[in-house]
Amino acid sequence: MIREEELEIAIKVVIVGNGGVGKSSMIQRYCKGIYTKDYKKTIGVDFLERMIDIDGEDVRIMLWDTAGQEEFDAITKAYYRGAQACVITFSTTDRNSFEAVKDWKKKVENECGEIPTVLVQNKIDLIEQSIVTFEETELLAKNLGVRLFQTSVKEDLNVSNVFRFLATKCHEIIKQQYNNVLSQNTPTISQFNPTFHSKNSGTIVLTRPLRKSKRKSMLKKCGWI
Ligand SMILES: Nc1nc2c(ncn2[C@@H]2O[C@H](COP(=O)(O)OP(=O)(O)OP(=O)(O)O)[C@@H](O)[C@H]2O)c(=O)[nH]1
Ligand SMILES: [Mg+2]
Repeated sequence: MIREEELEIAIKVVIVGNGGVGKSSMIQRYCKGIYTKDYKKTIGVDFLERMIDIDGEDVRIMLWDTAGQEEFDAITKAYYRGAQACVITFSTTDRNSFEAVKDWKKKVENECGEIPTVLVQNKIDLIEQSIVTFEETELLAKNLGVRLFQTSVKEDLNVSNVFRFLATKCHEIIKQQYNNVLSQNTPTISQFNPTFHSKNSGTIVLTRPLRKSKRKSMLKKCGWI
């Protein structure tokens, strides 16, 4: 017998962007609450996770920290697969990292298709040395069709909002898919109450509480657990 508490939603998030923009720092900050001043480039791929509560439900966020240095491109690509959300990061003080954002989006899209994505401008504490205007950044986010977050991992500004936003989006998608699977398996009867309105007009959908084991198998079918 599976207990409700044992059910869990897990979301795979990939963090991409040029070397040195603060990807590993961001993940360390979010998962461990620490910040290190020294730069140690990531070799290949790293992984950390954190549980959060979305709408009263436990959601495990699995953060895949990829190397930004080009030499690791071939390795990191393999880890994009199966990602449900993406963070593209650039640094306030590095123009190349800003210019590279479009390419990072393409690389992830090639492996994962369209997934919930955000653009993160990190190191906002160094805004006085900025190599990009706010208008340019906003325009880029708009053109890519993604939400923009400005963060300082150093000062712990806005970091958790990035992941909460993505987890909430994914959670909605999961619920939607879950409901779709449910409604495919739900008996329907034709309309007997003329004042009743539903999306599938003329059809009343009978829902019943799902047994926990059934719910688990539904979630499995959707690929979420
Ligand atoms: N001023 C400032 N420095 C930061 C911030 N976030 C990270 N850094 C520094 O930027 C440097 C690079 O950070 P990393 O997190 O290692 O960069 P990365 O994107 O993981 O780099 P790769 O692993 O090579 O892809 C480190 O020295 C960090 O301390 C920030 O918000 N503000
Ligand atoms: Mg790193």
